[in-house]
Amino acid sequence: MELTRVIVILAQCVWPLWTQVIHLTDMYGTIKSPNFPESYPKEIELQWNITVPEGYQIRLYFMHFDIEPSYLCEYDYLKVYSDTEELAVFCGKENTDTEQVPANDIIVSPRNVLSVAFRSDFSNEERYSGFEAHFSAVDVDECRDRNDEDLACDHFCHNYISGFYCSCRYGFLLHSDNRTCKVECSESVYTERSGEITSADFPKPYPKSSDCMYRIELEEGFQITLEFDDTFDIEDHPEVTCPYDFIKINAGDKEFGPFCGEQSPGKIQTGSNTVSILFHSDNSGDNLGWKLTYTSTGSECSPLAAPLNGHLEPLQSNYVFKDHIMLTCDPGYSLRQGDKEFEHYQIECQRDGKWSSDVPLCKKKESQRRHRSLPSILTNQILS
Ligand SMILES: [Ca+2]
Ligand SMILES: [Ca+2]
Ligand SMILES: [Ca+2]
Repeated sequence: MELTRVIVILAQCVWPLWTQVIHLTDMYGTIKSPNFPESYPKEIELQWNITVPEGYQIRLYFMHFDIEPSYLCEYDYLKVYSDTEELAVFCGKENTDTEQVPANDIIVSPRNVLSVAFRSDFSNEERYSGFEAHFSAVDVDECRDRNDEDLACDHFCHNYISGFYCSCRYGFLLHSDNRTCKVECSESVYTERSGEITSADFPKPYPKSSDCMYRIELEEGFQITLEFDDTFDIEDHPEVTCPYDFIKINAGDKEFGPFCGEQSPGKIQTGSNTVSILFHSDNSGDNLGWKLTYTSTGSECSPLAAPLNGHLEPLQSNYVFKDHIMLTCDPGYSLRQGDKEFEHYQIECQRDGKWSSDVPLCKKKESQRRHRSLPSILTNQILS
């Protein structure tokens, strides 16, 4: 490098050239070096800042390019930026090992802003005709270009000029983030004594951005047992406990969970007749979800023995809440409780594990008793 140039470059570090800035907001246009197609003057610092609306990118294409060549474009140059990111540095008339020209390349800005800076130093060793470039705003195809999972549409993406929108498969709703698809989980209530509950879409990945509540509500006296399938997959984190998605279970005054990861919680004896299962999912990830089967058992009543001269049905080794027993007596006998007589008598195992009444006795029927006792009365009378 010539000495004068070194001095000038050093001087410019201390007293930089005054840069003229031109702001452009048109959707298309042309930028060219001063005096184009005549040779450009010395000591020029010019910058075009192009801004187009959000949802567009800027394409820049050179029709002509001829700027004084220098090693790594130290003398004169044209630089292209988007925000602070340098996209290209050009000088010369053709590509060499150390200099580049735009040739037929099309530069596309990553966002909706693009700056072109042109600088000529204090001398031109020859006559250089400069440059002429066209710019135009082009739509960003967000559906094609957004690879980042956090920004891409969950189900369907629709591109349009200056924007895009997302939509969801049938049965799903677009979340307020306008990107993820949630399910409408109005509280589901289960009142059968046993059943099956799964995450939505199981065993396909469960919906994002959803909070689903499942309630099992049985009569008092029943105790619910949950059993999760081995297929269990809820997004987790190696160090933090279930920060993204989780299942939490409330049963009476007990809490189980949060559960996440791939290890099934297995069997849970809740000891309660009401269970709430909350399943929360965040806005990312693809995990298979979960499935559980629930069963219930009632409070147990003490075993019963049939009365003398009678029997009970059904005969079981144990009885639980809601079980009924029918008592009957052998022929010639009837059930007696207090001064009442019954042909059949039913008792029930109650929610507190007690029978609804004592087992009555089988006593000889009144008429037969009178008939048979007659002779004895006579005997008694005779004896007396
Ligand atoms: Ca020059
Ligand atoms: Ca678009
Ligand atoms: Ca997730």
